[in-house]
Amino acid sequence: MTLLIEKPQISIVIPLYNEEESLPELTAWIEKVMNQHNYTYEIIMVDDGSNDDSWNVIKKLSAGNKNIRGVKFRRNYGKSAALNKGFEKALGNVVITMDADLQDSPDEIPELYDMITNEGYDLVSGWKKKRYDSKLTKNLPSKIYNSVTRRLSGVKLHDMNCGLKAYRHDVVKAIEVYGEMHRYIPVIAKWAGFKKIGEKVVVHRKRQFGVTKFGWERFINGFLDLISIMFVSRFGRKPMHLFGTLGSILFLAGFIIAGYLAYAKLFLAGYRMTERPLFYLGLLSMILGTQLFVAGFLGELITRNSSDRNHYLVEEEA
Ligand SMILES: Nc1nc2c(ncn2[C@@H]2O[C@H](COP(=O)(O)OP(=O)(O)O)[C@@H](O)[C@H]2O)c(=O)[nH]1
Ligand SMILES: [Mg+2]
Repeated sequence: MTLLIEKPQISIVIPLYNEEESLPELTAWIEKVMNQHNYTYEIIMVDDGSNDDSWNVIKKLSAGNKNIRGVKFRRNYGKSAALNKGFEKALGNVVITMDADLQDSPDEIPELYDMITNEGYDLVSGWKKKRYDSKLTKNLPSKIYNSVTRRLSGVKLHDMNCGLKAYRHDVVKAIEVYGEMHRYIPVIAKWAGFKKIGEKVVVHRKRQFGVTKFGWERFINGFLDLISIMFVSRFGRKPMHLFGTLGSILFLAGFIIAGYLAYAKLFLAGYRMTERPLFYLGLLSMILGTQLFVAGFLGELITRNSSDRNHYLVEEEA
């Protein structure tokens, strides 16, 4: 029994920023669901430098229930940072993340838990099939963004960025989220080698208190983050393979052009080399090729020095 208390079945990680009104109702609801199913659980609330009364509310809730813990950041670092901290602290066999604003329903937890423990999923993402947010600024852009991400990453989820997700314990310990990478956790998990990634249609509710914290800037940042993730996971350990190849091809093309022009000048006579557009193309191609090659070489030197260059996730040993 003591073991169970140390390692709960479920850890619920809740990143939040200025959600003082929602927290009491949310925790009461989670408690109700947990008690109905007799789960051992912990709730980890990560207050990301809120400037409302959220932290005091959390301290009060924590005093009233030993399963509730809180962490408060000194300033606002963003949702990814809060999730990362929560993942670090989570002890449970299954880790569930959810939004603090009561838009995600705790009633989904038992089924999510089941999918991880009994159906063998590594990660299950919620899918807000019927979504109660502004159509123009949320629902439509989100559809486009999800389809682009699906195509680029090969992770077939309808709702990549749903706050409600369930993870096997190993997954949250293996992945690292920072910046605004929380949007792509399923992609990160897939690249880390977790194959069974699924989704579950979840109930979504209207925001009752407070306001949304994500505006338009999320599109640009989100897209740049996707490119970083794709690049780092494919070429992060071998940048020369990308830059070296491109650089060599360009340089070679430039070299051939230069060779041809020299030949034309020497043997076909009468040509004014520098007046031909091809001359500039050849020149440009050689310079860019060299630069790309050097970029790849520098990248290679940097990865050689990175502390996790030999960090691999071992699935099993026999
Ligand atoms: N830790 C942290 N959580 C945040 C931040 N911004 C929003 N959140 C939380 O992320 C969840 C979803 O945010 P919300 O504004 O409702 O986004 P929306 O549902 O897409 O409109 C809520 O629980 C927020 O409190 C932040 O800067 N840091
Ligand atoms: Mg919300």
